[in-house]
Amino acid sequence: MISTSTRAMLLASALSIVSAGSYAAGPTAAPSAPAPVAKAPTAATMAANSAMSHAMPNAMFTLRTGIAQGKMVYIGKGGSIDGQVNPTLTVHEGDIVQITLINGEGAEHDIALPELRASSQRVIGPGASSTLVFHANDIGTFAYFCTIGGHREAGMYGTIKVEAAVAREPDKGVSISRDPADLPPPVGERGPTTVRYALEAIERVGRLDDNTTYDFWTFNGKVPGPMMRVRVGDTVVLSLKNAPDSVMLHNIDLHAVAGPGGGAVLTEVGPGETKSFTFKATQAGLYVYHCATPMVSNHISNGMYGMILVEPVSGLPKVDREFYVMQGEIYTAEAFGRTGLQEFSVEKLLNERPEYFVFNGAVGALTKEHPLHAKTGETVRIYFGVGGPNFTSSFHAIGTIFDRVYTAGSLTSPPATSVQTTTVAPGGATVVDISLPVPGRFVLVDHALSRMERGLVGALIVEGPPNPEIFRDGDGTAPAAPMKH
Ligand SMILES: [Cu+2]
Repeated sequence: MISTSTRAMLLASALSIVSAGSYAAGPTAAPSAPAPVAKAPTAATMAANSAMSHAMPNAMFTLRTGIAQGKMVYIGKGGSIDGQVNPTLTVHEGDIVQITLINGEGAEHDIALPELRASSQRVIGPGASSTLVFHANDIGTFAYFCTIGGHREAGMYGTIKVEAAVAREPDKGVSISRDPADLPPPVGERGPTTVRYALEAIERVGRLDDNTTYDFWTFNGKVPGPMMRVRVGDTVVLSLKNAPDSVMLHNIDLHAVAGPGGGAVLTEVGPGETKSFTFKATQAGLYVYHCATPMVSNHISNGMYGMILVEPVSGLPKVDREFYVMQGEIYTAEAFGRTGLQEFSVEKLLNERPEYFVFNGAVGALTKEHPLHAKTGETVRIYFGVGGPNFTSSFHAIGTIFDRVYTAGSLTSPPATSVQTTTVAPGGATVVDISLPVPGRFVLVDHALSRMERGLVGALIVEGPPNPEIFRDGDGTAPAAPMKH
């Protein structure tokens, strides 16, 4: 099932492309790029993997090789073992256990659990990874260690505890969904100035759906990344840090930038690195930003996108509430709706066959977690963008009419008025203003409505008194009398 890690393949192809040239120069990652670290799987792991090819692991761990206190060790990555040296892995009888080993420092390693009849392939070179899967059939405490000569003695060992089976809640994962009300206020009246933003690329397992998690790559831990807001003529100093526990390289390309790669080349950062660049916001508009490290579509689909609003000199017409919503696609190996940690599928990405479509990163982000709230009589504005990477949105709010649409995110053209649905390209944006004369639940969709069944739905909940002049039940021949029982 997972004899060769997709992630190692992507990392290997990303590294080779980065060293060969910049994103702006245009090479794309070959889908069939071989994983230089892969060795032939052993008969034992192949048999185990094929036997379990239709079962999902329910206990998953990632270990990174490294050095701690002068010793070679395994370091836990993510979950309850995050940062622990040679962590004790606790699982339950009958669990399907998956251990992903990532080469953190470049020496050759593996991981073996001979008492449980499981071992990984060797990982050779920094960033290479291998995954092993086995059934925990026996209760007890067992050893794991590196079989390379001398490495166990040098510190690369730990234990796995298989405890009696208990009924457990599945891991729901941390929320990666940005609250659509989380955006900066209008810039207001002021002259041009220098504005500083600090972004951080963070890779984290987060909630994709109820009982479903995914290894998201984010700006600042949420999807979309933070909305930035400046005025035309401002100078923006942007720094991008890559979290020390990241596995991938990351960068940022802002569509508001007039300069090569939109800043991507100047901000390519490895784990633990920080880089900055400076640009002038020369043109007003609502612009998408995204990570542009190869494979770019992979970094975007995993969550690395956001928007920057460059306000015109006089700002935008005042509204009562503003919201920040972005649409994206997620390409998982398993079908939509499966529970547990979902693995990324490069094949589905290249074939443009997403399993999930999401607003603000996750299924339910704008319905259960952070629905939009407003009151009758108010005017709301939605800054809406498509991270994608591939699908155009036909953005629509069921039961409303957009009063104004700043088509294509252009703030220097007059807005269209009285619009039902607006097309938003991948890497594009729009601003819509909606007045709300009537209370109720208004549903945000992409009017390519099959995508609702794959997670793409939001809710705008409007509270206030009814407005029968605009909207009421009945044929209008008699006033509605209160029902008496
Ligand atoms: Cu990235």
